Amino acid sequence: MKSCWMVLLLASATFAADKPNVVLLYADDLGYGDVSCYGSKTIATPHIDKLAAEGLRFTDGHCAAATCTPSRFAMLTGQYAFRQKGTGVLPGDAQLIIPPGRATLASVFKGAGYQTGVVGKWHLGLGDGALDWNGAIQPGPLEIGFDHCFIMAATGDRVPCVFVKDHQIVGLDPADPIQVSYKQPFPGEPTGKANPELLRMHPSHGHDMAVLNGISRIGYMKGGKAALWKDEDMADTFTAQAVKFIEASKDKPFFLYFAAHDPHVPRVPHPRFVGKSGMGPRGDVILQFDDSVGTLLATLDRLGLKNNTLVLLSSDNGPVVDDGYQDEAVQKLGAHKPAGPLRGGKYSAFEGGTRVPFIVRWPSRVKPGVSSALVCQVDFPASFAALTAQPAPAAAVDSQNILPALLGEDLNGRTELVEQGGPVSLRQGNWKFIPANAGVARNKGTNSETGNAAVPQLYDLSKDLGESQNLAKTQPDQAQSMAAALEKAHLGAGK
Ligand code: NG6
Ligand code: CA
Repeated sequence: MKSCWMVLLLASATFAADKPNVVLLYADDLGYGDVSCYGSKTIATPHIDKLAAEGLRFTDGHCAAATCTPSRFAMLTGQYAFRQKGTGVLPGDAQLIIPPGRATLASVFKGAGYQTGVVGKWHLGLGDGALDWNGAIQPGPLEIGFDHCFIMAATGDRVPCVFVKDHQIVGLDPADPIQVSYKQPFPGEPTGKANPELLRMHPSHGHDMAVLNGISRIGYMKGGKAALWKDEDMADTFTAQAVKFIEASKDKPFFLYFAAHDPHVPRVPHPRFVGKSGMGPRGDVILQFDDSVGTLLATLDRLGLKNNTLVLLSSDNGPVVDDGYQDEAVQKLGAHKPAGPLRGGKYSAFEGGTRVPFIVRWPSRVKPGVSSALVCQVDFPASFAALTAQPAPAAAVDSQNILPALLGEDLNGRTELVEQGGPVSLRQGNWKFIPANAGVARNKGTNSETGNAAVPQLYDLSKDLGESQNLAKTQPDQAQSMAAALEKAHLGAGK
């Protein structure tokens, strides 16, 4: 009898170890140099640093694109976004761009019996084109593999400024229905352009439409007053929802996609972080993200889940300083380098566009350390399918099983990676190639480098991480062979 119990106990222990919980802590616009464990001396992120010290810190980890929507599309579907039309940065009233029934990172976990949840920024569209925000908001996350969702539709700077839980707006008063438009203002409703006196944070470019909570946004909305979010409480709200999800799921394996809003614009820290970074709101909301990470890690500790939970921390694209609001980010930056040693940032084909903080912690399986393997978020569907002993989804055509690299057992990772900045570029080992193109070298509003140039660019990142010496002329064979490889990898790009 006793041995029978032993067998059962052993079997369930093996089962648990085979199926770790997976928590994806995902920041929005957090750069390679924005966390102290990546070398920054100008900001302190103790919780993220602790995670890195207990886990594996990747120095060449990438998101799949240098802006949010294509990056998240690729991470969830396992397909580069440039292969599908309509995957650029979406307005807040866009329809869902991942069709129901298509395999996603979430459905992979669901297929393995996990409880799956997403909390935070969505930005992949909702509905099928004729959405009534006052009715059932679907299809959305629940139709593509998540059991639970608590999200904002798009971004903090885009209407509607409300949260959606499962299929409903949270706290909506039916007597005050909500209307959303990206075409024209609603008569009688203030806008940032017409009513700057109502603003506590002014735009620097764009962002001059609906005014909510003293901040003008992109797009127009009306009504839904009781449901409007308060920007300063958003991080705490998301964190509390994530804690709730973990608590409710603790007895099953679970997958949590915690999609924080920080440090995206508008940067409105909770009062307890105001002034704490010395860098103005951008620095303060990085501290706020670190605090959310701390709370979620403490929750895993408290529930005894630490050892068998794989925590993955990363960001959806590189950093940007002025992203459309006069929030002192430029003036108070000082010596801080949001992209660290990398060139470029959000919107850029340089490494700063897609090379982001990327940390894996799984105490019972992954040895702490540092890995220089080339890894990308587009690989999550295939890699987590492998982790849960399932085949990779057929439509995840760009997703490679890099699980051994994520676990620190393979120190190389990918041999090749397409980076979707403005122009697409190619990595092969430490070589980086950006094809010639006609785009502007600097974005007008953000004043950031795009990586565009009229001539092809070739960099040897092993000697020149900051992409300052273009070798395309002195190494024409390398440039040409990478141009051909990129052309091949880029086949099937959506127009
Ligand atoms: C840009 C916005 C920027 C930000 C970005 C999306 C303007 C002038 N700029 O169009 O503020 O919202 O879109 O960021 O509107 S992302 O991280 O979601 O991709
Ligand atoms: Ca982003």
